[in-house]
Amino acid sequence: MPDASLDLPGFAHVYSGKVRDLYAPLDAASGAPRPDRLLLVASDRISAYDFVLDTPIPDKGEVLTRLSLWWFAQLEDLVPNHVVSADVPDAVRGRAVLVERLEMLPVECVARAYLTGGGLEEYTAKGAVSGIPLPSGLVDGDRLPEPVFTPSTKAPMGQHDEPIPFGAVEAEIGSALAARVRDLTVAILQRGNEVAAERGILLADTKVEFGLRGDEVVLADEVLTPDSSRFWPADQWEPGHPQPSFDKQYVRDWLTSPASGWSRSSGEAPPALPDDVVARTRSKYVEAYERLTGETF
Ligand code: Q0Z
Repeated sequence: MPDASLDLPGFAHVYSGKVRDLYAPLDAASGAPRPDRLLLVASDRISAYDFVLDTPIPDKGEVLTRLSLWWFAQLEDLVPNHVVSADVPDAVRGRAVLVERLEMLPVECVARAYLTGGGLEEYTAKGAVSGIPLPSGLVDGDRLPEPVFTPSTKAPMGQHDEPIPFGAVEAEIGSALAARVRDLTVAILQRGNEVAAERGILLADTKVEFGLRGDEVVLADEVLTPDSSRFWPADQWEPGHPQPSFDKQYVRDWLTSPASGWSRSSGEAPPALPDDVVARTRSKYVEAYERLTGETF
């Protein structure tokens, strides 16, 4: 659901994801949507256990937008990006970015530095992830010998992305482009972890999206945010079980506690979050931003 309350004169709503909304700026003269720009708006909505919760986390959209902009700048020597301007309407100031509209590549580019989630499932079934054989005996949360590229399909909203072998990416976009996005995705995660490790955060994995500007590959969407990557507190890293999430752990712990009265297996929507869970979760997003960037939110 988009921000139904959001009135953005000069913009037309294009699409809404679970927690973000996409608008097209309208051409001042013709009133038509501009074909060359998009406005990416990050809401304060939060998802957990595949539900978008009824309770927003204040400032989450701004924290993630500012973090993504900071990372784009950190990564500029590796890859160009789609950012045009953070000068956006007051109604979304701080949590929206005007970007260049690109020809998006039809692949979710995922890299993993640690084994968990879907990568762990694939490893347990096959001893390999995305066709890359891994040492035996790895457990949930283990660091991989080297980061691996594990692409997936872009599933329609509400459905889960399916892992695909590298060969399927090559078939879809060509071998040269496939190798380029593989190498970039891994380099982005590596660079991210070099920075984050100094600040007590591990980046287990990340999902990035690329588009084309002519024949140049451009980093699009958001990058190295807690919504696109798994952030783990380094001081609590202990392979052998699921790791606590840097940002969402208070939400998950409360939802699965008796206090919430909610059961994950019920299929029911989760209840509203208590104020203290909201406040502590907001603090974790701000803490991640401040630790990574060294700047005050
Ligand atoms: C990103 C998304 C949503 C935010 C399309 N530079 C670009 N050019 C063309 N398309 C996109 C981008 Cl970033 C694009 N998405 C994902 C959905 C809010 C981002 F609702 N979809």
